[in-house]
Order: sequence, then C-alpha cells, then structure tokens
Amino acid sequence: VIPKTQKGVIFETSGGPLMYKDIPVPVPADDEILVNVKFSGVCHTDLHAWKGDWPLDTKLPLVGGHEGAGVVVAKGKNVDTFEIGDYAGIKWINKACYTCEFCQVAAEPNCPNATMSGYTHDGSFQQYATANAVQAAHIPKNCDLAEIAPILCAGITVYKALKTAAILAGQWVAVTGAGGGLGTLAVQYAKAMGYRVLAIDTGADKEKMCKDLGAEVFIDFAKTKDLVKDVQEATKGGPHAVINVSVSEFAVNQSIEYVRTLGTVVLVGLPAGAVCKSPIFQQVARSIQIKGSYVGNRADSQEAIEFFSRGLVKSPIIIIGLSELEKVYKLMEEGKIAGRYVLDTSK
Ligand code: 8ID
Ligand code: ZN
Repeated sequence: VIPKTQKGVIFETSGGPLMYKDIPVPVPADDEILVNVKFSGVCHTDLHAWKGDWPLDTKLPLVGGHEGAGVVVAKGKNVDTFEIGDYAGIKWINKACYTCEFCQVAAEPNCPNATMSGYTHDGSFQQYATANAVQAAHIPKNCDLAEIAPILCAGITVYKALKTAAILAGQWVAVTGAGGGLGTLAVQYAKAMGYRVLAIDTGADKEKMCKDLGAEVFIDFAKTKDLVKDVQEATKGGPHAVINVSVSEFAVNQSIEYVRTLGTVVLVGLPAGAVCKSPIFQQVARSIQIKGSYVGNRADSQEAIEFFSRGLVKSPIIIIGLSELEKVYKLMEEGKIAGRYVLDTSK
C-alpha cells in the first residue's frame, strides 16, 4: 500500500531552512510513474538549486534531488513502458516536449520546455517521487540501487561530456574536479573508453581515490607551483581534451591554456556567475574548441547505465540518512567530499 504521507526534505525559500518532515505523497499524472525512492545521490547542482545561485528560478517550495533510484509502485493510465516492481531512475531531465527543433534531433536536455527533477519538478529527496515515464531511466535488476544513484546524473553527464570531447583511444583527457562526484566517475568512464587520464583536484584522499580509479597522473592544484606547465609536461604537450567538472572559473580558464593544440575544452561544472575567457589569438592559432555539455539524452543515459551494470565503473559512495542532507551540503561547500554522498530515504 502507498501511504498518504512520507518523509522528505523541503525548503520554502532559496537558502532557507532545509526541513526534514512529513509531506504528502504525490499522485502520478497519466504519463508519470510513482517511484519509491530508496536512495538518492547528492549532486552539487542540488546545492546550487537550494542556494538559488543560477540565473534560472526553481519552483518553491522545492524538494530537491535528481539522482533517485527506486522501485515503481504506481503509474498513470498512459504508461506502458514500466511495470509495477520495475527499478526506475529519476534523472535531471524529468520531461521534454518532443516537438521543438532540439527534441527533434534528440537533444532533449536542450529543450526549452523541459522540466527538471529537483528544480522545476519535485525531486528525489523524498520517499515517493513522480517522474515522467518517457524520461525516467530503466535500471537493470542486477544493479545495486545505492550504487547506481550517482550514475543517474553524474555518470550520464560525464559520459556525455567525454563523447562530446570526441577524442580517440590512447589520447589524454584531463579532468578538473576529478575527486568530486562527477570527477570520480569521469576518471572511470574515460579509462573504460580507452583514454589516458590526468586528474586535477586537491588533497591526499582525492589523490588516492583518483589513482585507484584509474588516473595515470594526479596534480594537486593547491600544491603545484605551475599547474599549466605540470599538466603539459605530464602529457607531453597538453591533454587532447579537458573535462571541466570543478566548480571553479579559475580551473576552466587554466584549462584553455594547457589544452593541447587542436584540443577540446568541455565545460560541465557550473560555478555561479562564472565567465570563460579565451585569448582569441591563441584560440585561433592553436585551433582550440570550447564546448558546453549538459547531462545527456535518453540514449546517453541508457549507455551510461550499461557501463555501470557491466561493472566497468564503480560508484565511490558514502551512504547517510536523508535527514542529514544539510550536513552533506556543508561538506560539499567546503570541498571535503571525495566521491559521492548517497542518501538512504529510510533514515
Ligand atoms: O550537465 C551538466 N553540465 C552538469 C550536471 C551535473 C552537475 C553540471 N553539474 C555541475 C554541478 O552543478 C557543479 O557545478 O558540475 C559541478 C560539479 O558537480 P559535483 O561533481 O557534484 O561537485 P563536487 O562533488 O562538489 O566536486 C567538485 C570538485 O571540484 C574540485 C573540488 O575539490 C571538488 O572535488 N575543485 C574546485 I571547487 N576547484 C578546483 C580547481 N581549481 C577543483 N578541482 C581542480 N581545480
Ligand atoms: Zn546533478
């Protein structure tokens, strides 16, 4: 039986109190499933959403969260692609229009009419959440629901960013923010896709984690005297691509300097108010590409999940109760999280 009320974390104003309390269980619309969320990853995007520091309004009050993994317990009358009992994933893109020019080419994340879980649609920081059945991820039954949670945003996003970099097996990719939630997965997807990985972040914990997960080189941005020189030396001329998942404008602008001639800088991390500045002469003469990459579409999502279900990437997670979300935000703000925190909605 589906209860009428449940535990969730909700806030009423940007940056306002994060209230862990009893809230109503939502009722799925005709095209939605109701997911009994067992675990939800905490993405840095959730922290941006709570703080309200992006130039895009959230709904208020809001239940955040967009890395929810759980079980389908109810569905609307038009849903024929999920059965009760299936494993389902709540992703950042909740719903797209499928008629605009971007949806026509399957660029669903770029749909101007899209709704986002944990931003404009209540997300996975609750025990029961609704999700549009077309966008919800299908999770194979061999997957651990706690471990797959971070794949639903972080995994999909970095996998798509690596595809966007369009480099070849054997070439170098640098990852800024490599020790964080997206970064630790980027290191592994890159390795699984055949690239050589140079990881950039700070601290002994993150260094060990990155190296254990497959990074050939780790550069501590807080310790190096000349990061650009170190990166170029280690890669004999600069990485062929850079995946920027740090929450740092400085890191992005440095990456434009050290990327290899003809290389590609991919922007993924979204530091508030940041500007990417490229010296035009160098960018032209070295023919560097700078590209944005935003989560992934349904195909990217299923492919990213397949890497996980095949055991090619592991989730470096720490599990904590849903009631402790605020503590996770604090650690995240301080840059103290190696890997990803995942919330157990039963605690
Ligand atoms: O689709 C997208 N584009 C997308 C999807 C999901 C998340 C974008 N994001 C964005 C988030 O909103 C956030 O801005 O990606 C960013 C990273 O999310 P995350 O991985 O969830 O954040 P984290 O776990 O806090 O990791 C950030 C890491 O960056 C490092 C920190 O030490 C931390 O490990 N870092 C920082 I801050 N400054 C750095 C620097 N100068 C740095 N690493 C290298 N150099
Ligand atoms: Zn996210």
